[in-house]
Amino acid sequence: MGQSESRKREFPQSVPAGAPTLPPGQRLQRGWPVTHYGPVPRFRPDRWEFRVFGATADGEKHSWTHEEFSALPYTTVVADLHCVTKYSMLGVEWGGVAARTVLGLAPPAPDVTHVMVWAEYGFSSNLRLSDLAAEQSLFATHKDGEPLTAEHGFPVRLVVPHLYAWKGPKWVRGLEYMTADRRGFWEERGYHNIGDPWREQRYSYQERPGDGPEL
Ligand SMILES: Nc1nc2c(c(=O)[nH]1)N[C@H]1C(S)=C(S)[C@@H](COP(=O)(O)O)O[C@H]1N2
Ligand SMILES: [Mo]
Repeated sequence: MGQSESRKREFPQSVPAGAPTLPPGQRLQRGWPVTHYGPVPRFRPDRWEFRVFGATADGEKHSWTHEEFSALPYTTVVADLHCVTKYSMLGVEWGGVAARTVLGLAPPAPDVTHVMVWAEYGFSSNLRLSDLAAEQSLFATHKDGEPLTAEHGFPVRLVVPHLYAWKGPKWVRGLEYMTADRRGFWEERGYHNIGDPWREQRYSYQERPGDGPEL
């Protein structure tokens, strides 16, 4: 029996049939597919560091070794994952370090408006600072209480639940604070600069003036 059926029976009034839990154009995915461009990187703990650079408040670079990053305050977030290829997973429990924690430990300069999130092999994604600072944005190390597997982003992936999942790189290595917007990997290759699934912002041709830098 599906979860929605049992919920329906317990709360017949609160969950109407066909309640819109999915953003437009998305379908429910069972299981957990692996979706990314390129090979799965090998984790080398001795060489790994999480770096914050660019327009930091103190003008300095900040970095954490894997041991140091693992010791940062741990929190969990239950969130949905929406892939722009039209599948969604609902109610995933992520564990890790809140993006706000990292922003607090290595604050951006006052004129920072955007962030480039950098991952292994030069993969990147740009975000508005406000999207990264959202309460639910998390540098996830765990899913459903288990450490991430290599193909799902071990040791660290970014989760930004209110945007399409490509905005959350797997195998994150750092953050670059920016005082102007710049496109990341998929944003340069035809995907929307903002990527809000509720507005179905899938492709760059849908962008309105102000949504992103000129293409
Ligand atoms: N480094 C990296 N991270 C990435 C991607 C990628 O190509 N490279 N693809 C994104 C996309 S499109 C999706 S849907 C999710 C998929 O995460 P999963 O493979 O754990 O389901 O990872 C995102 N993170
Ligand atoms: Mo995706």
